[in-house]
This record gives sequence, C-alpha cells and structure tokens, in this order.
Amino acid sequence: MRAAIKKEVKNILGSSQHSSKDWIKQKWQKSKMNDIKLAVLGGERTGKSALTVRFLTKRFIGEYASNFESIYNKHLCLDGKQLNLEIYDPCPQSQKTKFSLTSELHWADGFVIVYDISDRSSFALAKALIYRIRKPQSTPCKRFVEPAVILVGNKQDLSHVREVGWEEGHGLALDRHCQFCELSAAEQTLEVEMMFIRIIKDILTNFKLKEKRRSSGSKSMAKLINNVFGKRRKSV
Ligand SMILES: Nc1nc2c(ncn2[C@@H]2O[C@H](COP(=O)(O)OP(=O)(O)OP(=O)(O)O)[C@@H](O)[C@H]2O)c(=O)[nH]1
Ligand SMILES: [Mg+2]
Repeated sequence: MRAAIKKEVKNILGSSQHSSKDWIKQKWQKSKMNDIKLAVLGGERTGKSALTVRFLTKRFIGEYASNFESIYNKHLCLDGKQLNLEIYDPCPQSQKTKFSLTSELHWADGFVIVYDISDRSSFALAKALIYRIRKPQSTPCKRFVEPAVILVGNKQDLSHVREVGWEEGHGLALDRHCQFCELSAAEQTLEVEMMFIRIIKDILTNFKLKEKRRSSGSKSMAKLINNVFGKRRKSV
C-alpha cells in the first residue's frame, strides 16, 4: 500500500509542481470528501432494513434478518462525483445496548431516522433519537457542523391504520432542523431512492461547509501569527 502511494507520489512529482506532502494531503481530503457514512436508526420493525435493501437492490422481500447488524457498501455517481457510501443497518440488540449513540455520532456523517406511521411508540423513539443527535454540544465550537438528518415516516401504505399524522412528523423535523418525508418501502422504489439522495446531498453540503470553515480558520491563524511576529520584527 505504502509502496503504491510512494510510486504515485513519484509519478505526480515528475509531472507537476506539487510537493509530495501537498499531494498526499489533497488525496486524503479528496477521499474523505467522497466517503459517506450513513446510519439508519429507529424503533424495532419500523422498516430500517426494508428501506436500506430497497435502496440497494430496488427490491422489497418482506422479511429481513434482524439478528445481526450490517454495514453495506455502495458506489454511486452523484452530480458527476464518484462516492463511496457506507450504510449502517443495526439490529434490535445493538440498538438496545448502544442507545447513547456515542459511536454512531462519531462514525456517521448523516442519519436516516425511521418510524412507522401506524405505530405511535416508534414515533416517540424517533423523537428521542433526534433530540439525542441534535443535543447542543457541551463545548461549543465554531467549526462544528450539525450532522445531516432525515426523519422518515415509513409504511405509508398503512395510512388506514395511521397513528401518527403527517403534520406531526413534519413539525418535529422543522423544529429539529431535519428533512422529512413519508413513504412506503413496500410499495415505492423511486421515493426511497430520492430520500437517500436528499440526505447524501445534505452530507456533501456539510462537507463543503466544514472544509470552508477549516480553511478560513487556518487563514485567520496564519494572519494572527503574521501580525504578532511581523509587529515584533518591526519593533526590533
Ligand atoms: N406494510 C408495510 N410493511 C413494511 C414496510 N416496510 C417494512 N415493512 C414490514 O415491516 C416488518 C419489519 O421490517 P424490517 O425492515 O425488518 O424492519 P427493521 O426496522 O429493520 O426491523 P429490526 O431490524 O428487527 O428492528 C417486515 O415484516 C416488513 O415486511 C412498508 O413500507 N409497509
Ligand atoms: Mg433490520
């Protein structure tokens, strides 16, 4: 691996003016910007796996294994950009033991929070999860960007036994700065795909914002150092 990178650095140095350090930094930033990590969370049997599988395969198979957690990989091209997507689909056991979400918050760039419109208790859980994700930081940091979140009311095909109104879901999403949609993993393919695309686009916007803040942060630090040392030099 290292040898391959070294070889590539050599090739680049031969044909451009970048230093190897710059190039490696650029390559690292580029790969970071193209890697997207998404966690699909929510109550038990809300359709997390059905949504994930629908997005990955365009199929609905009815029953999904729920005794192990999975991370799926998908390569996709969005607006001419190649992306490596990882989707985390937990199992009920892993959600119970890790409700603190600490590792998910560190790992994921964005969250799909799922509830079942025919099950009020699943909406309460979705609300708790969103409050946890949107919890204000204990040490506020200017460069902090809130993770992207979409709240999804699944099983729209069961609206005849609906327990959660569209307005309730929409209101919660508005209140917590999330995207929102209602859909049916069982009956819709395009809507599920659009939902994933919406959250991925939000994540990409966040990446750009972070990058902008990082570079403006280092510019102002350079300015500060320049001011301090520049002034000192003048006074000598
Ligand atoms: N009617 C209807 N049923 C659905 C829909 N999506 C999922 N289901 C059903 O709901 C049940 C649970 O779906 P899963 O995808 O396994 O839900 P999950 O959230 O991954 O479940 P756990 O991993 O066990 O927590 C299954 O019987 C699915 O067939 C939907 O849009 N409409
Ligand atoms: Mg599942």
